[in-house]
Amino acid sequence: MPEAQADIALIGLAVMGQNLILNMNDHGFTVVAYNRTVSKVDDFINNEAKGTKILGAHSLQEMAGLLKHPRRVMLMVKAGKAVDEFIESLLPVLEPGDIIIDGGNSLFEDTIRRTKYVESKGLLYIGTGVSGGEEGARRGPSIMPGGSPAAWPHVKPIFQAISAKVADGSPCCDWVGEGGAGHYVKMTHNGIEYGDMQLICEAYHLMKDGLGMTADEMHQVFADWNKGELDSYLIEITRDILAFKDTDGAPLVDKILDTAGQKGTGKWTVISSQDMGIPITLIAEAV
Ligand code: NBP
Repeated sequence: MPEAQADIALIGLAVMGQNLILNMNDHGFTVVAYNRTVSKVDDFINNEAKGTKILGAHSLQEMAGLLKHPRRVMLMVKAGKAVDEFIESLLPVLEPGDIIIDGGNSLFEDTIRRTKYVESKGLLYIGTGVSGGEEGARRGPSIMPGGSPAAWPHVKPIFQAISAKVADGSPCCDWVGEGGAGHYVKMTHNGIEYGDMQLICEAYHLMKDGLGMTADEMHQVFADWNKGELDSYLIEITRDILAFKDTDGAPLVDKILDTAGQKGTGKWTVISSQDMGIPITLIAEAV
């Protein structure tokens, strides 16, 4: 059996998981990578993770054996059934005091239930929002952890090291609260983005269909807005999208189907607001 040497394990080698592992490695942590489809472990180790300290595990037992105690195991898998299934498979290979972390976009009520369940087995649980998409995961996400308070001191050094930093250098990551608090904040943050996107869509609609403006003219308006108090990621990417040309030189945006889907966090925000009797009409319109 190799010596327990790794700081944390990360399960789920899709884009978010891979980038978080590489980010942790850059900050000096030794990470064990594992994935349900085990062939993806070797693909990752032989390609993106080549030349790093990242270790690959081919079973959960092997993964557990490589971890320092208390073990820290982070899931970056599809929200829902996959998280419950992994918790069940992890419990037999972990010990009391070990920590399971769910970094996916789980419903906060699921996180409340899972925290109680994992604590009832003597282990600790964290449900955390991770924001910033692929690029954020690689270079510095905002991280919103909640769950078992006793787990936080063990996870804090890793999460605060890999997170984005504000201008004064403080990390975009701190303890949010017990139970599902971390995932609740992440859900609300996503809900606010739904509202933000609705505003951008309505502004676009007024400029395009009401004022008859071209994509280049709208690009200029968004470029100006992004220099003032509206300066933000969503205004910035809208500015860039409006300027993007297809190979024939025409604005690509005019050729893209005017339709969008949703993965649930906006809907959950609206349901929670209704449960509390607080209207959030903009987010409801966006959903
Ligand atoms: P996905 O949400 O596409 O999940 C892919 C991972 O889930 C793979 O490792 C896959 O394993 C595993 N998985 C699936 Br799918 N079904 C499973 C099951 N039944 N049992 C076990 N494993 C299963 O990846 P992602 O886009 O990297 O996102 C990961 C999490 O992070 C999600 O919860 C997502 O909502 C959240 N998130 C994503 C972003 C983003 O920008 N993409 C941002 C913030 C948060 P396999 O390889 O064996 O199929």
